[in-house]
Amino acid sequence: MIRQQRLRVELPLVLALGSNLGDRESTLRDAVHAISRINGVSVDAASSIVQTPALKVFGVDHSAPAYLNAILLARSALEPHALLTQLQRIETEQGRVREERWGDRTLDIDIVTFAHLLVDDELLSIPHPRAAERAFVLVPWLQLDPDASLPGVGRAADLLAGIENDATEFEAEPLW
Ligand code: A4P
Ligand code: MG
Repeated sequence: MIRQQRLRVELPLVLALGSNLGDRESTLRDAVHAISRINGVSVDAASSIVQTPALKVFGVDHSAPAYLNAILLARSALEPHALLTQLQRIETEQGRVREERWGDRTLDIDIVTFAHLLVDDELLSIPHPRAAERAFVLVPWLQLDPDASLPGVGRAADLLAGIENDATEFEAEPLW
């Protein structure tokens, strides 16, 4: 299918970054820089870094390396699938290997929301279908935007109140 690569306007975008392998902090830092260099994307703000135990398909795994996670607020004129392609290129450049679902990884970049767009096909689901259950997404997002909400799902603050918050602050220089 031929898709239009560009939208007519820049739309606000929320990205979630995660890393639990290698030098996690410098990977997140390099990722923010690489995202800011995508043609058609502007970064506006980055949250602080939070640390959480690894969530695996079978539950929380304290024997796996802990994750560092952060949220980026950005704007993009790229069509969502074109943006996903760019984000996956950056994951690969940071040494991402895809072996197991929810497996340990150097870098994961997820699109949490893209304005009020609703996308649900074999490649992309927006808003991210699991963001509502994850303190490592909601906590840093609320830092940047106390009114944050997942279109069609609910307010981030209300969603966070209904789940266990296992995110702790990770001391680091600002990411952006
Ligand atoms: N995909 C669909 N929707 C999206 C979206 N909104 N953003 C597709 C990005 N990608 C999206 O992802 C699999 C496929 O999802 C992609 O090819 C894309 O077409 P992946 O990154 O290859 O594999 P994955 O991340 O293992 O799969 P999945 O199901 O997306 O995992 P999640 O939900 O991203 O969870 N624990 C902690 N503490 N912190 C974490 O950040 N992350 C995960 C990954 C698991 N446990 C974690 C964390
Ligand atoms: Mg992912």
